[in-house]
Amino acid sequence: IEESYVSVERTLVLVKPDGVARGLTGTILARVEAKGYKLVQLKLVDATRELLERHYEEHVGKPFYEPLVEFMLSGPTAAAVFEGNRVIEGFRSLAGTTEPTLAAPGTIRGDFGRDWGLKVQQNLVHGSDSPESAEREIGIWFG
Ligand code: RTP
Ligand code: MG
Repeated sequence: IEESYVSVERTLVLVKPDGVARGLTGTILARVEAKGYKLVQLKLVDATRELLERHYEEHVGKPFYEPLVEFMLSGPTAAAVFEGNRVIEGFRSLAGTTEPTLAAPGTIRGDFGRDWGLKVQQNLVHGSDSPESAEREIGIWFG
């Protein structure tokens, strides 16, 4: 393989409060490890509003923003950093699309999530969406 095809990345993975509360933290992290990505940081966090305002700054002003922050304040979040070639895209593929109702079976959101009729998608996980986001978000959650 040519060197130009190698792109070792890091991504921030969050098991959101719904995933932690439902006892799915280990199951979810095990899927990411089983895929072959390397767990390099891990902790349980009671997120503050200040942390969440930084993490979700791109969504300020959207209709789901306040419900999203309230949801993320509702309990602990498991924060992890995974490393691997193309892990940013790879994790988002494992996670499935944003709405659990529409996420493909076989994905984390497709297998364990559904619409609960609430104001915000409680969709179990977060994954960074670009190398720039990953660097910014890892800084926010791990300092
Ligand atoms: P994430 O950032 O958590 O990995 O998810 P994502 O890229 O698939 O979704 P994004 O558009 O970045 O939205 C961030 C989170 O906001 C909640 N959301 N709810 N209309 C809704 O009910 C709605 N839209 C977004 C979800 O928790 C989503 O993951
Ligand atoms: Mg996103």
